[in-house]
Amino acid sequence: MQSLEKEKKDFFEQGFITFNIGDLSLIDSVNIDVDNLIKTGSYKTNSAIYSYNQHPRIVESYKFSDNCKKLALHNSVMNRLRYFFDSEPKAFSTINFLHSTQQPLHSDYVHFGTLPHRMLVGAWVALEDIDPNAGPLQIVPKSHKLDLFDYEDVDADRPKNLNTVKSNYQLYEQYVTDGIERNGLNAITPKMKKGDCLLWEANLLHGSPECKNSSLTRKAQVTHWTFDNVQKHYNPSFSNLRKNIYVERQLTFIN
Ligand SMILES: O=C(O)CCC(=O)C(=O)O
Ligand SMILES: [Fe+2]
Repeated sequence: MQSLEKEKKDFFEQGFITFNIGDLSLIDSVNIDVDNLIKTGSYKTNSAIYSYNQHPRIVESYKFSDNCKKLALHNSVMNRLRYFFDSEPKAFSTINFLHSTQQPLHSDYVHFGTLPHRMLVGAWVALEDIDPNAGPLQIVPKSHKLDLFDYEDVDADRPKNLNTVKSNYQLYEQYVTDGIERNGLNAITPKMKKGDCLLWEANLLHGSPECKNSSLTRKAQVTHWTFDNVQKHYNPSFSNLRKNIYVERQLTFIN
């Protein structure tokens, strides 16, 4: 068992850590609840502009399933985050995946910003042993050390509608691809077994761009976290870091 201090050092140096939550019966219950939720047909999905295949991403499963909520708020995650950030962690979104997202590499800091900066973490938990052909999660170690992105960096105008949010986002995706190459960084694919959790730092690049067989399942639940000492959550799509313009984003916390 690594000490929390060693994990904290790794987290901020590499931009991620992995550990096993050690609660496999909870994960079995989550899988059953998610299957049942799908059967009802009345689940909420992620915005279509961030979809890269036909497989739904189920958002807010914690509203329907105590097991999903328990997993989202799992002590093994909360205790680490509290220690790493010295502030009370607050969960605000869950997404359940049955299959790979096939989403290109990105940082979640392009979706959610915080003041003070970088008070954001993703906790991605494998709900089965992840098949390497099923579009596994990839991360780019140390990419969190790249500058925080601003849409001004790609000369994007403030979006007027969902179409321009999407076209701006495509500029961002190209910027990320170029940035990985320019900085000599490499994506890796951590082997994730059932119950393994990967915590990524606010600005760490991650995604699932390589999928050999998208019909294979790739069950996972991700929870996004912010912290009690955050004064403002902002929406990077409408903000401008270089000009200190931060457009507030209201979050709904899980409790
Ligand atoms: O599971 C994946 O492929 C990526 C999910 C993701 O990027 C996220 O939830 O922020
Ligand atoms: Fe993400």
